[in-house]
Amino acid sequence: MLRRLSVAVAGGLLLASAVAGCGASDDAGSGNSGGGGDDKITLGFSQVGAESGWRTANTKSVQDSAASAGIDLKFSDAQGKQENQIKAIRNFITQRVDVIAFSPVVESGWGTVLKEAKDANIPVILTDRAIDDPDTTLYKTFIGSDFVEEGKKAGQWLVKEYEGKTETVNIVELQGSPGAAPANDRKSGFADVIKADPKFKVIASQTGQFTRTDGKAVMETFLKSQPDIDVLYAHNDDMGLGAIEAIEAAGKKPGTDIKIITVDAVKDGMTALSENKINFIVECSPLLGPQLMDLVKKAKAGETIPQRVLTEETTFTPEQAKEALPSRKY
Ligand code: GYE
Repeated sequence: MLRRLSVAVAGGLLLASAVAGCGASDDAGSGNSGGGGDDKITLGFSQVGAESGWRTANTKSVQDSAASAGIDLKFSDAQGKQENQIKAIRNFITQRVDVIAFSPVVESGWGTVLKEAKDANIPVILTDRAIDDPDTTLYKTFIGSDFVEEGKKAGQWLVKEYEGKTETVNIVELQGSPGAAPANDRKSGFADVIKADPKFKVIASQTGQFTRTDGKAVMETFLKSQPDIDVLYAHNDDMGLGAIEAIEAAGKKPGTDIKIITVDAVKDGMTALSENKINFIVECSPLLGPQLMDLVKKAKAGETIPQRVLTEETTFTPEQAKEALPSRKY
């Protein structure tokens, strides 16, 4: 997996990933003192939840990598709620963990709690999603994808697909969870690209919460209210997969009657792509664990680390999905 992830920094540095040792616990814990005594690094990690295949793969990557790096992981699941993440971060501060990492449920509202971590001298690493606070001293680094770029890639595929055609293209959009960086950015990147041609019209756009259940339910309402849908753009595979069920139930053929673009490229998404039920997937890698552990070690050692660590990603057509599927790790 490391092969697939390169590290880009403002200045173009490359970070080598080092993993060593073994053994880690994975409870949120309480009352265990974190940083003291032995050499073992304690990492408090607050995860968004378990909303999607991407998230499950990301959690596994973090847990497995902590174990092989010999890092004591205190894992906390926020169940999609910012208030739970703030509580977890405060717990980590009280426990005096060595490093805090978290994947922010939403972009805004982190100033106060991150200031508390800073005052307690605990380095913070943002993983997967960014925050919109202009004070970049509140965290050491942000490791994750460029979601605007992902949205643009989705838009570029569409532009190419309808090249030379003049008829209106009616698009419905399933957005990720409200306020989350990947929902905001995938929407704006896509909109930026398609606005160049007025034939592209987003006729309905609503959140499907990044889940299959909501993706299906919202697609059902789209199908009822919009008789003429050409394209579905879903901000992740899971919502696209839910929507496929709704489209089939409405007697239409996903991928043919309605073209579908999604983001993530998890196994189930790639399978649907290989069956031509999805037409194009923009990859977003959840395998952030090894690089995260490397950054945790560096942060604990007080080493300078790049402010931005970017994951490298590709895109998939049905043919490419067929080729990639047998060796797909998530
Ligand atoms: O695309 C989606 C998940 O933050 C990149 O969150 C992540 C997104 C991912 O629920 O499936």
